[in-house]
Amino acid sequence: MAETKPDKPGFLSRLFGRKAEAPVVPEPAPETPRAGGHPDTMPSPPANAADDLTAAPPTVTTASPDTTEEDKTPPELAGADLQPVEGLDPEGTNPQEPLPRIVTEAGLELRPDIAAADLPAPEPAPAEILPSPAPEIKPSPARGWWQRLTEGMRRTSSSLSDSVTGLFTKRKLDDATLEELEDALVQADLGVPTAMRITEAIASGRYNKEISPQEVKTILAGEVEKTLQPVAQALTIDRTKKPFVILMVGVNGAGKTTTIGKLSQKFRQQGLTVMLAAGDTFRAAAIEQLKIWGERVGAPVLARGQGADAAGLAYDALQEAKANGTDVLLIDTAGRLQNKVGLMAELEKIVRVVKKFDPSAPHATLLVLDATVGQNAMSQVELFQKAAGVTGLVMTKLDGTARGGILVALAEKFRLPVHFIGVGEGVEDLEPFTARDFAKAIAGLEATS
Ligand SMILES: Nc1nc2c(ncn2[C@@H]2O[C@H](COP(=O)(O)OP(=O)(O)OP(=O)(O)O)[C@@H](O)[C@H]2O)c(=O)[nH]1
Ligand SMILES: [Mg+2]
Repeated sequence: MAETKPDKPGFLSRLFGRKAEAPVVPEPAPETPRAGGHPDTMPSPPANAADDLTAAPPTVTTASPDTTEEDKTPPELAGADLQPVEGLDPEGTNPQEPLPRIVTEAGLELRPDIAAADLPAPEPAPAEILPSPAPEIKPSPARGWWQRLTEGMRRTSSSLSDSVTGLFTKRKLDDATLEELEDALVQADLGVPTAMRITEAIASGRYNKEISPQEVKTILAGEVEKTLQPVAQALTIDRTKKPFVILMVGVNGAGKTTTIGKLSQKFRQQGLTVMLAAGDTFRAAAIEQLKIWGERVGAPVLARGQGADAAGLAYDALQEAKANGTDVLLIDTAGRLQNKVGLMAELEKIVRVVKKFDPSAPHATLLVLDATVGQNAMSQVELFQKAAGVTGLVMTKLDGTARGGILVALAEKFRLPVHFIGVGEGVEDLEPFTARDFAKAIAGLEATS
């Protein structure tokens, strides 16, 4: 992807009193579209095929160079092998008739792969749905979150570290050095206002003196933490809402379905009952992917055949979850590019329909952002916020990019809560976002405290 460096006032000009507004950052186009994918889709990692979950060879996506063998996600859980549905109306203006729902003895699992004609008339779901017992999920061995975070963010931190070390080794703090530092920070996607603040903090009281790379990193981490602190907010499940409805939105391949799986696992571990709604009805494989996650974490999945109306499905899922006293309902949606008006209108419809059932829902609308897209994340936030009223962010794939600094720019500009970050494909590779850990990891500082 072409890197666009935003214009910014230089350090010298600021020293002479010119106060700058943060310039509008041009949005580079997303990377190459996925071959053969939905016409408006973003790229997904390469395809893999495997039928057996346990025997599946580990996937390697381009986004996880440092992922260990044990942590890799089986191909069935990755979006990689998902194919687009032929003949669907991409603008969502003419959705196909939903297929009849098929209730299994588990109470919820609806099988789009079984022809409706082969079965007796669909029965209503039983009043109580007991989620299947959560299967054992292998924790990532002997690697705590701090280790996974710092390892995952190594590309971002080492690119920043390299610039800092190169600039400040045996050099006095002069205008040229400060200019270069500010450039490096903007280049690292931190955003112009934060880059300016960091540079000013470093310059303050140290002009013409020597400063060690370690000192620079410490100041950098401190300033980044200040920017991130207000947005580092936990996702709180309001237990008075039954179900607490979480709508997941984002562009194709951002990590929505995987994040639903990871979140479900966390909620289940907290003793909450969880239900999943397979609202990505564009592709049969997307429905299957969610079902596998559901099985894995012990959450029933409400699904219909491909091409079904996503808004109608979301409504039914709400009804079902309410009837069964489910604590949390997570609604998956199809990936869509933020600038495709028709697809964004379909998302608005999902929100409208959900509100018809419960005006307070969705209680959280989480935008999943893939860190590797860099500056494009800015327009994703802007447009998804307009269409779906995003309440919080989840940033994934921080392990696959040197562009993790974008989270700082997003925090500065939109001030939306950041609830979770993902640093790998494994079920354990998602954790609540904390400003200090992230700031230290990005600055390449050693330990957390
Ligand atoms: N390295 C890495 N890979 C991730 C992370 N989160 C998700 N992925 C991978 O990204 C790919 C796409 O994830 P999905 O969850 O299918 O993405 P999606 O947003 O549901 O995609 P669509 O349904 O196509 O819109 C999969 O291969 C995931 O395993 C992460 O934090 N790190
Ligand atoms: Mg998906």
